[in-house]
Order: sequence, then structure tokens, then C-alpha cells
Amino acid sequence: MSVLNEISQNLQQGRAKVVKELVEKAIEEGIDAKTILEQGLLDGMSVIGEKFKKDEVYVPQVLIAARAMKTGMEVLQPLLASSGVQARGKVVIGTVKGDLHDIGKNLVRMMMEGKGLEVIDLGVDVPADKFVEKAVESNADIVACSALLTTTMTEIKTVVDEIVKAGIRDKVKIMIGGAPVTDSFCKQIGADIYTPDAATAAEEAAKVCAVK
Ligand code: B1M
Repeated sequence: MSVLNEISQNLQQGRAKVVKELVEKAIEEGIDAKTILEQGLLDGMSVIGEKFKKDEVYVPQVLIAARAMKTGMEVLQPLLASSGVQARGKVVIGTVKGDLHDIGKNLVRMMMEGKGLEVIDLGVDVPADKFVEKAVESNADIVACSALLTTTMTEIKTVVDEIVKAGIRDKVKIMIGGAPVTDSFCKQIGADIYTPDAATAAEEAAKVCAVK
């Protein structure tokens, strides 16, 4: 098995320490950082994403795989930066104002990072103007809103309105999700993309960034 394959396999098993050692080994073998990222770490996260979508793995396995990915990335990051490898796109994500649920939002963030996107996580209870401020400041491709309560999902509309008001509607795609959110709600409030789960959200975000 190649070292890249080993990285992918061990990441899927959530073995953070082994992944770190294997990434170091791959660097020593002279494999370039971009290849290690794409054919090792991102490959592993992509398999986990697919399995999560099919209910073949559950939240805890995704979380430990994401932790292993993070550990590998810590070794790789300085090399990626110095070799000029850019993130594939930028996402500003948060749970909307009044809502403190963040487990699903964190999964979306991790899966998006697993697709090689830079994700700026604003946390929970995020007011609409904060989404806009960060999107402008970071020149984001996507604003991603999570809501878990029927009483807070309407807050996503406020985010859409603020984005329009700020004059950046044509610059960002608005992605939305969370248990009470639906595709028809997405259309109704003028957002762009509704996805039901974290893996699909990451796939759609990667598609958006690929055509930008
Ligand atoms: Co709350 N809660 N909660 N809660 N909570 C729910 C959501 C609820 C359905 C429980 C119930 O009554 N059966 C209910 C909402 C009812 C409704 O509005 N329809 C509810 C309620 C009422 C409340 C409080 C009001 C309770 C109270 O205080 N009376 C209160 C509100 C606090 C607030 O936010 N202001 C509250 C509080 C809490 C805790 C703090 C205790 C805790 C949150 C801890 C945390 O997140 N750090 C909590 C929890 C854990 C839940 C349940 C049990 C689990 C939510 C969860 O994490 N699921 C939930 C009941 C349930 O869902 N079974 C419930 C796992 C997670 C992986 O799924 O977040 O749906 P989820 O994410 C999914 C998809 O939705 C999607 O991807 C993920 C899967 O891949 N997704 C996106 C999510 N965001 C996305 C964004 C995208 C795309 C996809 O694009 C941008």
C-alpha cells in the first residue's frame, strides 16, 4: 500500500497520531504537499463523507476522522503555504441568530474543509450583519447558514436580505440547511442552495467554487 493510501485509510479510521506520522513520512519521501493533501487527506475525508451520506458511518466517526484530518493538516499547512497552494474557495459559515445548535454546522464545516475549502466559522447565534461583514472582509464565495429551530430558520431570510442590501448578492452563493429547513423554504426566501446533510453541502460548495 502506498503511503498516500495509508494516510487515507488511517484518516478514515480516525487515527490522528498515525496520520501525522504518515504525512511526515510522505514529506520525507519527497511527495509534494498538494499530492499528500489531495490523494491522502482529502481522499480519506471524501470516503467518510460518502459513507456518512449512506448512513454507513455516524457522527462520532466523522468527528474523529475530521480530527485526524486536522492533525495531518497541521503538518502540511506550512508547506502548502510556502508552495503557494491556495484553498479551492472560501466559505463563511454560522448558525443564525437566536440558535445555539452547532453539531450539524460543525459537521458541514469539517466536510467542507475536507473538500479543500477555507471555512471561516462564525460560531452560533450569529446576527445577519456579522455574516455580511465577514463575507465582504474575506471576499467569500459562499455564505452558509445553519438553523435548527422553526423559530430561527426565518432568520436566514434576514441574512439573505442583508446580503442584498450590502450589494454583494451577485458575488456570493447562499447555502442553507438544518433540520427544519427545506428546498421550498430555500426558494421562498431567495437563497441559492439547500442541502439536507453535511456531505452533500460540501459537495455542492466544492461545485460552486470550481466554477467561480
Ligand atoms: Co435542541 N432542539 N433545543 N438542543 N436539539 C432540537 C433541534 C429539537 C428538534 C428537539 C425536539 O424538540 N425534538 C427542538 C426544535 C423544535 C423545532 O423548532 N422544530 C429543539 C429545541 C426546542 C431546543 C430548545 C428551544 C429547548 C429549550 O430550551 N426549551 C433549545 C434552544 C436553544 C437555542 O438554540 N436558542 C435547545 C437546546 C439544545 C441544546 C443546547 C441542549 C443542544 C444543542 C447542543 C449543540 O448543538 N452544541 C440541543 C440538541 C443536541 C438538540 C437535538 C437533540 C440534536 C440536534 C443535533 O445536534 N443533531 C435536536 C433533536 C434532534 O435533532 N433529534 C434538538 C445532530 C446533527 C448532526 O444534526 O444539526 O440536524 P443536525 O445537522 C444535520 C442536518 O440538519 C444538516 O447536516 C447535518 C447532518 O449531516 N445541516 C446542514 C445542518 N446545518 C446545515 C447547513 C447546511 C447544510 C446542511 O448548509 C449551510
